[in-house]
Amino acid sequence: MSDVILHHYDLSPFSEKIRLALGYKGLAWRSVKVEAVPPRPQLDALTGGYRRVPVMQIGADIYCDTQVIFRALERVQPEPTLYPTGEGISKALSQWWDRSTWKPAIGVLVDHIGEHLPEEFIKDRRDHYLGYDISKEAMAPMLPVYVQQMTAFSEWLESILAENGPYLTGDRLSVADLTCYHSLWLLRANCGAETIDAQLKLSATIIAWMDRIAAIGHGSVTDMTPEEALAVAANATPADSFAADADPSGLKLGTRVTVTPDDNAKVPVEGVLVAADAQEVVIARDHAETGTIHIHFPRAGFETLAAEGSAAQTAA
Ligand SMILES: N[C@@H](CCC(=O)N[C@@H](CS)C(=O)NCC(=O)O)C(=O)O
Repeated sequence: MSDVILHHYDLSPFSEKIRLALGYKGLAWRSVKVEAVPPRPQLDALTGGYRRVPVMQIGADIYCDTQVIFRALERVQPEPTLYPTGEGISKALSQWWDRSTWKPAIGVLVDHIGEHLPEEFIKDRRDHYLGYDISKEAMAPMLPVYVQQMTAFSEWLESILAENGPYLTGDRLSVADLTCYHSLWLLRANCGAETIDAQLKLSATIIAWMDRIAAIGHGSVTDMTPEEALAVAANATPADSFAADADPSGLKLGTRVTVTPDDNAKVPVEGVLVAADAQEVVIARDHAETGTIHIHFPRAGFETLAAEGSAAQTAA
């Protein structure tokens, strides 16, 4: 199997989920650092324009979004599993946490460090990612609400841990832990752990749970350049074993489709449908620098539609 390559940057909390998952599975992996603000031309060539981070690459298979990255890692190395109590509960908790805490977490973050964020970063996030202004001044009026939301949701974590602990879904770590950890990690790493613990009233139980997760570490990692990663894709053919032909809406393999996130950075990626089930969709794209690549996306949180001008081929 080709190496697992992660395209990411240090302060990306969604990337931190995956770095920890790689550490947990004990996988040796290659790290390609990307800029926090585009352009990222080599990454675009691999993803067809999907603009969020992290992206995982294995040869000529590209995985966009942490949801589908976790699923692929399970195929690559099933043990230790990231879904000890099944995919459903972990994914449901993750979807709740990612969507409910992202804006409040950013609001708290910029209250502490907003004055250090470059103008181009703030502008990029407003115009091409979130659609709202994350400058300290713009977010300040709602700061009390952001703290209220983070505190409310953190108490839910506390209650789940009290019932199920030491991890959110029981006695073994799962995707839910890596996800619910990530925005609290972002805040503690950037604003000071003690400051955040006091501001969000994080309990000793939550702090001990976070310490357990941090102790996993990132495993064995070697750097790689974006150019080397492109060359890996160019010299490989798509090899992931996922080969379902079970699109729940009846789209047939061979249909030209677009896949677009439904929450932010809504850039459609166009390609030919080559595999699909209720959890994952894969499209093929050709690019001068990479040859044919397969790009994998999740279904929840994404919209897969027949591309404009392409006859919507669906099963009867
Ligand atoms: N649902 C996505 C969210 C990824 C996401 O929003 N990542 C942030 C960085 S932590 C991002 O892409 N920010 C804009 C950028 O870096 O271009 C996932 O689970 O991977």
